[in-house]
Amino acid sequence: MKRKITIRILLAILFALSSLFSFACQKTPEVKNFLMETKEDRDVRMKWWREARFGMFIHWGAYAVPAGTYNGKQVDGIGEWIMDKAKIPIPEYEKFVRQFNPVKFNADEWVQIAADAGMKYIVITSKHHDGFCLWDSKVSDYDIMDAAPFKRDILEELAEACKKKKIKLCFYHSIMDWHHPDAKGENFPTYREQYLKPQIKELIDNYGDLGVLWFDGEWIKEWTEEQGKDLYNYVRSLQNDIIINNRVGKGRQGMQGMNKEVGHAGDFGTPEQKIPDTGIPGVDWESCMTMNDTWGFKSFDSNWKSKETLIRYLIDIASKGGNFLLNVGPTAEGIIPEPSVTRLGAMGKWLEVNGTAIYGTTASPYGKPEWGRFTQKSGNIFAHIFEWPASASITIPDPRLEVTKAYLLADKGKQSLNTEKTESGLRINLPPTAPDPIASVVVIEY
Ligand code: FHN
Repeated sequence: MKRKITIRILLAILFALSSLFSFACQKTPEVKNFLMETKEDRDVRMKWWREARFGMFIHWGAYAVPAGTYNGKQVDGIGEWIMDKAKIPIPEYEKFVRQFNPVKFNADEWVQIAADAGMKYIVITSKHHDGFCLWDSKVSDYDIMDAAPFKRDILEELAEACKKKKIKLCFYHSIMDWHHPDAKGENFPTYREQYLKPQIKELIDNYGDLGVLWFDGEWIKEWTEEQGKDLYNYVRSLQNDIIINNRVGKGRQGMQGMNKEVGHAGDFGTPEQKIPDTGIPGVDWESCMTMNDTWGFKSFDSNWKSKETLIRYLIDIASKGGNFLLNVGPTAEGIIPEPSVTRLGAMGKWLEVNGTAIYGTTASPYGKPEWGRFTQKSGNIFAHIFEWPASASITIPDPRLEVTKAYLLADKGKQSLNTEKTESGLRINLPPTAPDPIASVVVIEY
């Protein structure tokens, strides 16, 4: 009898344990290694991004308040680094947060500026290195709701506006944090597990479907490739089809931005203020760049690149199979500076006519001709002519190319241009003057 009771008790314990185990299994999300993806799955995931080619970077935060000036002195360097460059103590910097009240911020207007420029996605700093958060974070008081007078969730308003315009919303998020007390040294794991990761979860849960998570600040000694891989897997477990830049891990080689070798975490390389000399077949990349010399707003930086330079950069990047992420640094009031808006408008006008030679294209099949660049897409080669040749002709260096028609993209009537086969390739005869002095596109159908 005693033995029977013992067996019953043992069985009951076993049952309880097994139910507990199966409950625990249900609660634990599947741990999957998303780095082991097939090429086909990856191509599906990367499709919209590869087609988009042009996005808006927005660096915005409390650094827009000093706008480059501290204690009456203009500080050297990029605006969003003012805390570090001017060695501003945390309590002093927090005063800028308390003044950050961008009453002129209008998410619809910003998204419209991006859409008018022909941009297909927006990457905004949810948190830059200074640690200040642009959304209502439940794990932080250092955010737009709790620390600043503005009391509007900037990311929520942008998410709404992006949805209306079908622009993909993406977040830049700094791994490095100059404000959080645990973000350096031996407490770093606490910061990572109880702050960084919960914040990423908030961003994905509350503002998704996100296009990209764009990490930065990965160079700190506390961060390792292993942690990068873990974060990559974590982010993808929250949103399977999200795209993540290579700064999630330790792969990138400085500002050149591409990875040292294969096997690092991240989906695309991130050249900064640079365009690679050539594309790299099978490697995705995106050049990010400022229009003047700062990412975050500086009141006295007026070293603007011309619209001609920016349009040609976009073409150059597309001709090498990359994306162009072009930055704006709004003011503390919430205004995108007028010189940026003008330049973006000019890019949008050019893309209205010539967008088909940029969006969804792949790298040049013939390298770089001396008069401009090539892009290509399904049975079409696009010749982007920067310098209109004195001979009023260009040669496509492919003697075997069977061309059905060549015409100027700016010509709505698609009037055929004369072509002739030569030993060095196909010569296309052009009108004597360029339809667009910045870049005229000839479509070559084959
Ligand atoms: O330190 C940042 C910098 O402030 C800016 O955000 C750029 C954008 O790519 N990235 C970092 C430097 O690599």
